[in-house]
Amino acid sequence: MKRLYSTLRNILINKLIPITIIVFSLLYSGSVVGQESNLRLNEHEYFEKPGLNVLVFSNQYTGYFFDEKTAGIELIHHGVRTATGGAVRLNTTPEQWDQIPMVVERKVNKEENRIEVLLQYEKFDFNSRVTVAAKDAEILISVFLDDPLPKRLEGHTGFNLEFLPASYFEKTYLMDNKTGIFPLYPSGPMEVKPAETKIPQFAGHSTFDARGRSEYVEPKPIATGNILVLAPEDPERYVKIQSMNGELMLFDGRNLAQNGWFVVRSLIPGNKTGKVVEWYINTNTINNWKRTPVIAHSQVGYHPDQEKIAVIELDKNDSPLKTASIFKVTQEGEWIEILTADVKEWGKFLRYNYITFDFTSVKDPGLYTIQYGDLKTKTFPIGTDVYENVWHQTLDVWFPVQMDHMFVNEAYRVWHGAAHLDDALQATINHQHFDGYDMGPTTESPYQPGERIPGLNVGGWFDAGDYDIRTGSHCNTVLFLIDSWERFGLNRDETLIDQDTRYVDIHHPDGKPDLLQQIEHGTLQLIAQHRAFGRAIRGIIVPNLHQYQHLGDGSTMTDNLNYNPELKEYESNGLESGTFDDRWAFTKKSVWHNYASISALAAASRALKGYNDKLADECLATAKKAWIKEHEESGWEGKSEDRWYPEIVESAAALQLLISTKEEQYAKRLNELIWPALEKSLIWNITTAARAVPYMDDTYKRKLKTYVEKYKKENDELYEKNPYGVLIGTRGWAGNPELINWAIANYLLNQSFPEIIGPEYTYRALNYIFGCHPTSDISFVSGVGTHSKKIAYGNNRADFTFIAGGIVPGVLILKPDFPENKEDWPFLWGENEYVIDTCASYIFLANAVNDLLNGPK
Ligand SMILES: [Ca+2]
Ligand SMILES: [Ca+2]
Ligand SMILES: [Ca+2]
Repeated sequence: MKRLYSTLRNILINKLIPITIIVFSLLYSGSVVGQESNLRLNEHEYFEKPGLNVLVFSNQYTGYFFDEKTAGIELIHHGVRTATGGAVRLNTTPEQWDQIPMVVERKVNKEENRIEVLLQYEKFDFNSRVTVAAKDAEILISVFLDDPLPKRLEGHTGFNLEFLPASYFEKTYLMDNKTGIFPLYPSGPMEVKPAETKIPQFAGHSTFDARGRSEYVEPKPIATGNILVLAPEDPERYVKIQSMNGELMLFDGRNLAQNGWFVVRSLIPGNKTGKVVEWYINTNTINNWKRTPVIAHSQVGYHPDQEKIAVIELDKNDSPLKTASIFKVTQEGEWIEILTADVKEWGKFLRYNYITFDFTSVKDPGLYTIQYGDLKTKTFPIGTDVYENVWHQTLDVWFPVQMDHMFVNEAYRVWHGAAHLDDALQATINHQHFDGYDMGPTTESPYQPGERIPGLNVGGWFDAGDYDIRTGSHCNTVLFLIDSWERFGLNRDETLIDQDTRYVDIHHPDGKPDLLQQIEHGTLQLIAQHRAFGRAIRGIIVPNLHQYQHLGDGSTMTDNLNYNPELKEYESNGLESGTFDDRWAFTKKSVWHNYASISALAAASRALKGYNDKLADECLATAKKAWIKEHEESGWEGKSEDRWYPEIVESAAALQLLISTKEEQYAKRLNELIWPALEKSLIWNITTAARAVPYMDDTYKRKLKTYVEKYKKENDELYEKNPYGVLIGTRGWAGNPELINWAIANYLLNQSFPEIIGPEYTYRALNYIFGCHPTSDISFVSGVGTHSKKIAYGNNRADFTFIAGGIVPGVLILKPDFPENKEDWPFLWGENEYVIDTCASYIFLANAVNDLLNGPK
């Protein structure tokens, strides 16, 4: 049998198809399949040839956010990561919380051009081996079982490879020569199955809303056969997959979850050992393909007085040109060459080579483009006012849209109704929640599990692309907004915010500064927590995963009716309902959250003075009381188990209380905390240390100088690490949040130590956000700059759109060397999710740069 297959395969692959292609090429000279060089395993342990990389578990499932669509066997095809999730999977189209395999062993065999991984599903005591071998230009994937499939997994288990829908939109496929067009929008077919047959999801999670129906749905294949060709018409996307034993099925995962991919799958038969799946994959590559260079620059433009350096990213097989040029466009629409200058070689960073082009000397206000070879950037301005408006959309649109417990209108459009009016119930005990919250053996609060907590349905923002109130990021947000208010006096008023009627109207001034109104909105939630618990809690979030995955109007996430267990599920008496959908307050004690909240409340007491005096007074009294109580309970030396870097938050709280009260006790405590903290981590504590300078004595400033000098040295070393000369994070969440914090620290240090820390670090960071970064030259702030993020992970991501003023995490560095920020696919949260504290910190940074370049307003 095996021999027959392999003979058949030889005929198909080596004979018939090339002949067909040659004949076709001679007749029409139009075949997309080019001459192919060989795939080789490189020193980074992935298969490589120009136009194609095959990664085999270079990235693994982390288990924290489960399936992030960044693990398994993956294809980087002509520079785009088009396929992921190649592995033995237990679902036709795996969702985020479905079971993921762990890599127990990964063997890389360079001589044989082969990688083998041993995959394990511990819960089912099920192991499989997957080998990926490159032979000439083909990839051979084989799956082996030493023991037959566990009975429970029969009919559920297969080898999957997932293709990015956005890469195949408006393209076609052939399954055994039968034609198909990749669906732009999912439309079935689906199958209903009894709930008890579903493979349990990770850690007991459940994404399917039973709605009392005890069933779940599963996509059925949109095509089946033995040979699947994806995009036969497109030389950049052509992939042919041939299964040697068992059918190929093509699924549309978006039927189940909007972030699903197109899944190619072969079922693994029951009762079988040895080789159970064998696929040959032919992936077309264009002869001598080289990635188009990227001219990374600021989409917002430049201030005349600032350093202006474009960073040009080149394929490693590309040879750099000698020069680049600047053109200016006139009122008549003519382009005039202003400058041509030599480019400078920087070297290699990750997988690309870099050159830089310095056009600092161009200072005349106007509209410009950079040209490198045939490539031209979008038009951008040079002028003293380029940064003046860049934060407006974040305050005018993004923050209003994130406001919880409010109805948010914009002209003819309603963004969402007043959400979560049924907040909140005391969370249950001994519970690990899917968004990282947890509860221990007691509630640690005056409330019983499930008891209604009064007064929590007020204020606050949807944390990110999801809708929870996360106290930690909340406090940071309030603090950044207050810092912007106090330093830059931003009186902008373009929004109507009425707390009494829970009504927000965007583009409708109401005589009150929007920034203050946002500070008040955040503070109302923080103070509500203290009123109910005498301290901060960790957050408020829906109990059910089938609610959590909600996309759309936040006011439909719960029914806004208080839960009454006396009523039947999905029944209501008009005031209450029997549907258990009210959010839970997570109340496990946290010194960290409590100090963060003390900081925010102490700061808010200043900002709200004269605007909402009653609230301002309550904030300060509450912060002082909570400070005393926290020290009584945790002790001044700190005994709580969650005191991860406690100095960061306690010193920040001491500083805010010091600024608000001028009391010596807080200065003393800050002095005790800050120096050991700076020794432990300069980067985490330098911001608080810098903020404190104006409120501490000269000894403090002299002592801090040593750390500032050390910090400056670390800053300057960044130019050796990457061509952008900024801090680039390498975590599973891309680095814009850290970058902005780094830039703000540099701004604050520049204010007190201008002779050590110049303004250039802060400028560079903002330019990075605006487009001077790896992979593309897009601005990471939606709606800001000529070309910016139009598809992002906001809560409207199902519509492939954006929320103006949101800042995305940015460039994710996938192991070992692939920087990525998808511009056509919103669903990778690590690259594209807006988060409240990052957006608040961006408002500060934009104004800091304005302040450095133009002075105080
Ligand atoms: Ca969240
Ligand atoms: Ca206003
Ligand atoms: Ca409810």
